[in-house]
Amino acid sequence: MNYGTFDDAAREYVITRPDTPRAWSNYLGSRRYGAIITNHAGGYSFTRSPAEGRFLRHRYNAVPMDLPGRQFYLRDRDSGDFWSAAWQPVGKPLDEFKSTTRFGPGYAVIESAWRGITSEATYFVPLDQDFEYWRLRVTNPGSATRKLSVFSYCEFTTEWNLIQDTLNLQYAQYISDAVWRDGIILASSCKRLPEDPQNFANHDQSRWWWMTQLGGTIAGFDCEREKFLGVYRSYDRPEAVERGACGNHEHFSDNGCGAIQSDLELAPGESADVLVLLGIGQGPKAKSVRAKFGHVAACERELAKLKQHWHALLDTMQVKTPDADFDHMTNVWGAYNALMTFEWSRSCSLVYTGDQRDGFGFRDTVQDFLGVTGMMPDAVRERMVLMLSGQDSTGGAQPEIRPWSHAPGKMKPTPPHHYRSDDCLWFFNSVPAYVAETGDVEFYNEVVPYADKGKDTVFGHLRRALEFNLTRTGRNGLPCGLLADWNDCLKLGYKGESVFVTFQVRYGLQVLADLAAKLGKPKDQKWALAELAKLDKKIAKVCWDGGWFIWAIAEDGTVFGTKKAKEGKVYLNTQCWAILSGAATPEQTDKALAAVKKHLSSEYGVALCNPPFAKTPVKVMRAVLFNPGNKENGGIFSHTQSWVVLAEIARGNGDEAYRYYRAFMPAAQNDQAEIREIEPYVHCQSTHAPASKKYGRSRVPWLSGTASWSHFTATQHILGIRPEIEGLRIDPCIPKSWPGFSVKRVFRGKTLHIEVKNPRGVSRGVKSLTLNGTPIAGNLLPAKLLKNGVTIVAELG
Ligand code: IFM
Repeated sequence: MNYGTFDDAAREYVITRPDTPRAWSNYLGSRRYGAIITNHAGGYSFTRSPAEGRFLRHRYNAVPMDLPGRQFYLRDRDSGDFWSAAWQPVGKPLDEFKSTTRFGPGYAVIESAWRGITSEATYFVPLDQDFEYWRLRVTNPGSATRKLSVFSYCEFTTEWNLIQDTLNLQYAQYISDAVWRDGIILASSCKRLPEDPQNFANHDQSRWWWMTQLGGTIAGFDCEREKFLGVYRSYDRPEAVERGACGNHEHFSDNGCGAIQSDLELAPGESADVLVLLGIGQGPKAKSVRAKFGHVAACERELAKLKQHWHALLDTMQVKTPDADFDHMTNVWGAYNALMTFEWSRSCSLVYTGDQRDGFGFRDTVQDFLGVTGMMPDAVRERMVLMLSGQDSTGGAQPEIRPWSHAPGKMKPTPPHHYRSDDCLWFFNSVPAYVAETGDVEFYNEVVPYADKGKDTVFGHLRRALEFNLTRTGRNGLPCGLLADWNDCLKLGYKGESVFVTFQVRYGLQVLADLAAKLGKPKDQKWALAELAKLDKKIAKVCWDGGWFIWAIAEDGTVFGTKKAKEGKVYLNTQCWAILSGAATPEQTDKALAAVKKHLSSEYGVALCNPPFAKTPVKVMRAVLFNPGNKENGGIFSHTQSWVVLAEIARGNGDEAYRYYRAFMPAAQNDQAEIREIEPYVHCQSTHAPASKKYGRSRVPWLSGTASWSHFTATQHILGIRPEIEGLRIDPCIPKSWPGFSVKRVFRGKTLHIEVKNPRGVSRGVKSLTLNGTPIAGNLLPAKLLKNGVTIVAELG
């Protein structure tokens, strides 16, 4: 069953049935002014930080899950009948109430029809502004005049700190107020305190926001929640709407809200607009924004600018393949998902609280670069420097970087027992990808401070990262897992050894050796190759269990991931990374992938391990606390799915790689959305595996490491359009049944048209390559030949 369709021409997903299995969401704005919106106009708004700058309230896991949000209620003044511009919260019967939601990059449009009145509510945050628009266009297509009232509604926080606002009511319910001045609701928290904009996290300062409405006759307002809703009611039946009139109540302590009433009279065929502007700042700011942006033409102009901005980013790469689902993801939603993940990290959604996850988690952020480097190389560079400056002089990383309080060179060193083992190793994936995209080889020589003290070149940071792991080894000489490797649930004891990190280190040593050769650093090259040889000996001795690679070795010598083990016998990550790091022999590669297929793969993706843990002590394997087949306890962890795809690609198996890719590709499940339940246009953190009682259900949409890796994998490894320092490699690995595909790619500012033909039905291997008709030897297009508008034709065979 589907609840909507992809409209790639408009770059939108259109929800055609509003009763989606869960509320489906989209993002508005940027870190400057950000917001979440659902297909029921649920969601919240914040500035800079969803945890520290929250001014529209959202109660996590409430019933229903996404309200109140930003509502428009419509009321017929003759009959007294009322409804909402989205299906919820009023929830009129769906045999009569019609509604669709169009989600596009940075905006939402909710269209509805009820008893002869149609409406279109558009929500977005204009580029580089501190406010949001809600525009409601109401139309009377009927033959009689209609008298309507429109009520806007949103719920304010009292404290901009989410936890204080939600939990500490003995304090937070006495600090806020809101007044009505010159047609504007002026809301504040702690207004007698000075503002302290330089110190954003300081709670002891005043915060200000505002809301205004234009269109129709402004007939009233309410700023106190209980006055608008009534005490024993909810969002489906607000007292003011039922009565047909706001009560003009200002807010003082307790709970604030923004509700403004516009009365309309629509002749047959007539339309009218109601415009809400909601933003941060005080009265003068509100007035100047209203003067400049408070009319429909400005709203339309700003929406057009916003679309242009996002479309330009997506235009970096547009593909046409035989799989429409792949194209929906690659051209629009996979790219946009990666961009949103880069923007928000793990800080805000309907699921993430943003409290402990307000900054940039180290390992996640460094991986998030991979999917967006082609679209926004400058932003990636800037954030990469930030993250490199979060590496301690030991070579390990600070667990989280909060840009507003991060002071490179002056941070307290991370306590030794807080280090994760994988954090800085992700730089070996993301830094070369950035340099390959841009050709900015000089980046390796840029000097960046360490978080605590000292500084080094980017190349020096990379070497220091490897030294960190090579000097923290366990009883077999393999790198320790420390507090955790990629897997947060791995508790091996601080000196336990992570085979996953061992392979990451191997990968890093190889990257560093190659880089050192390119940059003319023979000493570093020699060092890396010598360390690699030593590590390979240990890998050969310790890590292979006959049929697959082991998982890890605990401090006490217990080996995880063996054929003898009853729980967690086969672990996905070490099979994949043995292959990706080059550690696996061809025979091991085949066996490891066969084990993945046999023990872990399913219709909806590959489980992280199998069988799940049940009796292993939680101190050793925290995953045991999750239900079997969920998350790290043998769930289908979406982040890791691309690694299987890449491992299959490494052995040239395009059919199997693609089968794995489609299994977790959201768009491929659009027609069984009732199984996955969450948004079919974005990735999720995990899916219940066959061992779970809810096999196939996916949870935690939008923000996870999945978006970045899957977009990278699709574009650079399945389609194989892969930047390298010297130029662009054309190296697809596709299903044999694909007759070919075409790509428009912007590379270093030049637009390239690439046609890949597959007349012999192979998966891999470029047989011939031409550039504007001239043959090119091999499959690397030299950068200097890549002029704007060139046509490249590759034939596989
Ligand atoms: O790798 C982690 C990530 O940092 C946060 N979510 C869970 C993943 C696996 O444990």
